[in-house]
Amino acid sequence: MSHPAPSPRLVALLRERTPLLVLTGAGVSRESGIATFREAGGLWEGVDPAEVATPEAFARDPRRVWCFYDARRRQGAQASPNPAHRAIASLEETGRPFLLATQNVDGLHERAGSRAMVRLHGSLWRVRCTGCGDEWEDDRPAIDPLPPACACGAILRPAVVWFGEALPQQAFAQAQAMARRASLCLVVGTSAVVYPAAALPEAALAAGAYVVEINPEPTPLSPFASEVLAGPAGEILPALLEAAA
Ligand code: BJW
Ligand code: ZN
Repeated sequence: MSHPAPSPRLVALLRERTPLLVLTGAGVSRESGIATFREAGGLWEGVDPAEVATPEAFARDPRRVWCFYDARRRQGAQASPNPAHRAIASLEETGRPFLLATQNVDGLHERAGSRAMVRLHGSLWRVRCTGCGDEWEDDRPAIDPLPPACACGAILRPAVVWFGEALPQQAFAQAQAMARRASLCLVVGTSAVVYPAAALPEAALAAGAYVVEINPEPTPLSPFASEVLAGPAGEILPALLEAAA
């Protein structure tokens, strides 16, 4: 299938050494076989997000919420980074000021080699104690029994950001600072409806950046984007890199 060609302006901006911000969402992992949230067949089809992605839901029924995350761990453990993750990792190798801000918790960017990155919504592979607050890495593909407990006796929770919770302050501040100074901002595979992440491309636009959306479907950002490349990230991004090589 052929996709829209990048504009000469975009190709030129990719070749520059000016700051670049990449914001990603679940769509970037779609071609790795990981379900998105809001699409048909997605993680939340038939599920009320308020039942699994809020602190209240966890307080009500931690085991139910853990079952949802445990299924995601099993899926994540079997998945591999796709050409979109690899293309994004190679963008940071150009040596220009670069930041990847991901909303994803699956760890595939890290596995593709991304290092200059912040995780806005936490990690599927970390747990945090609801009692003593300790947080650590736990990469078991399945946890048994559920819910797991801390040595202090309190139950553990996935170290992800649920609705109504604050984003990790430093991660968001870093992303915001890059949004304000970037000359180019790529927004890849996100429905751009969840704030404050969705405010990053808005801030980049307001500061004069060229904002490019890469997504097969239109989003609320599309009408405001400087350029929209409609198609799967795993095809569009490698083609973009090749055009700028
Ligand atoms: C492809 C593709 C392919 C398919 N290639 N693309 C302002 C206005 C209104 C509301 C708010 C506001 N500010 C805050 C809020 C409240 C709320 C919010 O935004 N609500 C809106 C939904 C209405 N925000 C919050 O509560 C946030 N916290 C907060 O604001 O705290 C304030 C505070 C301050 C101080 C103290 C205390 C509080 C927290 C938001 C946390 C979001 N958490 C989740 C769950 C994380 C854990 C987990 O993974 O389970 O994050 S929700 C879920 O949505 C997840 C995602 O990261 C996030 C975004 O979803 P994403 O990635 O965009 O996925 P989809 O499925 O929506 O879209 C996929 C896209 O891919 C689609 O467009 C496809 O077309 C595309 N695609 N295949 C490229 N091959
Ligand atoms: Zn504890």
